Amino acid sequence: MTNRELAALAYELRKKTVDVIVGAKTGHIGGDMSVMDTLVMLYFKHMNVSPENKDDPNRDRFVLSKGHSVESYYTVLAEKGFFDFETYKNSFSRYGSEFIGHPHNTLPGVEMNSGSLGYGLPVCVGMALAGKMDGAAYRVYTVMGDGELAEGSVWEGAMAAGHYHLDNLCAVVDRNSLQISGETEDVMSHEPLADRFAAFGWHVIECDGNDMNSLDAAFTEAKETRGQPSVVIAHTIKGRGSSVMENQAPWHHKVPNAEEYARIQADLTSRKEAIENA
Ligand SMILES: Cc1ncc(C[n+]2csc(CCOP(=O)(O)OP(=O)(O)O)c2C)c(N)n1
Ligand SMILES: [Mg+2]
Repeated sequence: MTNRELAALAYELRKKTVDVIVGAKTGHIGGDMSVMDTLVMLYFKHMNVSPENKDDPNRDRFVLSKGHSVESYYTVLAEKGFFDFETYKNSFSRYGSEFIGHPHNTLPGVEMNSGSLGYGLPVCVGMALAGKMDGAAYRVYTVMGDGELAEGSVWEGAMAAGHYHLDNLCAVVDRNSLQISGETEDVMSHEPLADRFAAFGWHVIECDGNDMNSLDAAFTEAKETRGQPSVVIAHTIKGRGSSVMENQAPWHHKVPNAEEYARIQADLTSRKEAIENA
């Protein structure tokens, strides 16, 4: 698929994700929308993982450390063929469902339970170190939120990854500048974020996380980097795709009402069509 086709796919999958959230009457919609392009670029272009090789020791590993964005993650896994989208949509977050409200590793394609922030990177450091010790060729990817970076365990993981020169590890920060209660820089400041990762021995790549060409170049650069782990600081817009939600903290966890739903779906459709007709 071309990057333009991937960009259009990301809008289609945003629309499906909104349907999941409205059906379940719950979901972290803002972070779902900001991270969708990253997930599509990784699953459909950069990572060597699929339903066919999901148990192969050489598959690439992915952990959604910001596990609250499970709705977009599961929509992407369904599109990739790991499970049926309708089954997921109709049972997500319902009592007794396997599709509980955060990533659950009994489902095909899910490497790690997540949702308690701050644990994806440390676990991925272990996976990457194991890969080095085994001489395996797989790569390890994790996506964190920027609010998540307030967790101390993130920086213990960052320290170890630098120490062990884990160039098979790529961490993404979904840098939407908002967390649950407002601006990250007000709640717990991260800047100068690039310098902080660099000081821990990381190769730092900044990109436009809502632009497929920019993401593609960033993940290519990470793959080519030797001797250091890479972090992709993906600058994104929380709620990306509709003016109803964009850059508004209350849309961290909110279910659109009927009127908002109609406007959001119309906005997402027109963004998708603009990409297809460009
Ligand atoms: C350890 C822990 N503390 C608190 C929470 C509650 N929580 C869920 S989402 C969230 C904000 C996360 O913000 P960010 O990482 O920026 O995510 P995004 O903006 O991408 O949605 C918080 C505090 C949690 N899931 N885990
Ligand atoms: Mg955030």
